[in-house]
Amino acid sequence: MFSFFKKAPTPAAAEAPALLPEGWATKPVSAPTSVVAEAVPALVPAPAPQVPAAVPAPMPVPVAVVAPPPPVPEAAPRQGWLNRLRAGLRKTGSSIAGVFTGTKIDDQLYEELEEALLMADAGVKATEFLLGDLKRRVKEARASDPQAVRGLLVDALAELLAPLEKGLEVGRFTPTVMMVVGVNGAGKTTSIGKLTRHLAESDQRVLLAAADTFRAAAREQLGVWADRAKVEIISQEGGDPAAVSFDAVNAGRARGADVVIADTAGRLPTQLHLMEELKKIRRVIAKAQEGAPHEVLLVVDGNTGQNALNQVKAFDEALGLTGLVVTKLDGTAKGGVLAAIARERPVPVYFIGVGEKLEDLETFSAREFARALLE
Ligand SMILES: Nc1nc2c(ncn2[C@@H]2O[C@H](COP(=O)(O)OP(=O)(O)O)[C@@H](O)[C@H]2O)c(=O)[nH]1
Ligand SMILES: [Mg+2]
Repeated sequence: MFSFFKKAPTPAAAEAPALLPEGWATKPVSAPTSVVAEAVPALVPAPAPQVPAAVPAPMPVPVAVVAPPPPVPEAAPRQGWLNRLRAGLRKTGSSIAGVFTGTKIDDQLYEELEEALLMADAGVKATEFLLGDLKRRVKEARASDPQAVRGLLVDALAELLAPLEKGLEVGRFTPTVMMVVGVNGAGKTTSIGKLTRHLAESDQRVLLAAADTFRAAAREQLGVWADRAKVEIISQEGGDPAAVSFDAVNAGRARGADVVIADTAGRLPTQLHLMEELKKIRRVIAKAQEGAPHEVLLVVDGNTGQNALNQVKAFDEALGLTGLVVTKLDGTAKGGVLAAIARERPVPVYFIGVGEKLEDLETFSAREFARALLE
C-alpha cells in the first residue's frame, strides 16, 4: 500500500509510532518543502527509521517495529493505476500526441499543438505558456525530431503542474475537519466514500456528516459508504446542513475522531443563496472547533473542462479552497483543464479519479499525469 494521505505527527501520534502502517511517511509539520517529494511515495516505500524523534526509547528501534518494508516493491498497484490513468486520458492525449507524428519541427507543428491544447481545454493562458516554454526547451536541447519535442512537452507540462502536487495531511488537528463542496453529480459523495475507506483502513477514526440534507437519497448514499467503511455518520432528516455539520464536529471532538468529513449538497456557484448557505456551514463549523474546517475541498468533474476551472475560481472566492478532487478523467477529451487550473488558479489537487471503483481514486503526481497524457 502507498500513502493515500500523509499523517502529521501529533504529540499523541508521536508516542505510538508502531501504529504507523507500512509505507507511511511521517512529516514534520514545519517541513513543507518535502511535500512534493512525498506526494507519490508509491514506488519508493518511505524509509522506516525516519521517526527517531518520535521514539522515546533510548535504544535504536529496530526497523521491523516501526514499519517493516514489504519484500516486494510497491510498484505493482501503482502500475495498475498508471495504466487506468493512461487509458482514461487517451482521448485527450491522442490528439496532442498526433501533432508529433510528422518529420519536421516547424510553425505548422506549433500551430497544430496550440489547437490541440485548446481543444483539450488547457485554456489560452496555459496554452500560450506551454508553447513559449516548449520553444525555449527545443532551442536549448537543439531538438530536431518531433518525438523529442513531445518528450520536452512532457517536461514542460510536468513543471507547470508541479505546484498542484500536494498530499492531504491528517493528524495535525484532532479532529481534522473537512468540508466537501461542488456542483451536483461531480462525485463528492463517491470521493468522500473512497477517502473514508482509505482513512479507516489506515486506522483513522472517521466521522461523516450528511450535510446534504435536501435529498433522502443523498443521506442514504453516504450511509452506504459509512457502513462499508464501518464508520459513524451524523445524519438528520430534513435538518439544517449547518446544524448537522455543527453536531458532527462536536460529536467528533467528544468521541475522539481523527477526521470529520462533511458532505454537502451540490450547487452551482451562480446560485448565490446556496453559496451563502455554504459560507454559513463554514462559519458554524468554526464555532464548533476553532480553526476548522481545516480543509475545504472542491470536487470537480474533469469532463467539464473550462467549466471546472470556472468552478474552482468561484468556489475559491466564496470559501477559500484548500484542495481539489478532480474526478471522471476517464474517457474525457478535456483533461487539459489541469494545466488551466495550474496556470490560472493553482489550488492543490489532492486526488484524481478515473472511475467509480475504490482504486480509481488516487493521489496526483504532475509527472505521472504528464506522462500518462503524452507518452
Ligand atoms: N466515470 C466516473 N464516474 C465517477 C467518478 N467519480 C464519481 N463518479 C460517478 O458520478 C456519479 C455522481 O457521483 P456522486 O458522488 O453521487 O456525486 P455528488 O452529487 O457530487 O455527490 C456517480 O454515479 C459516481 O459513481 C469517476 O472518477 N469516474
Ligand atoms: Mg452527493
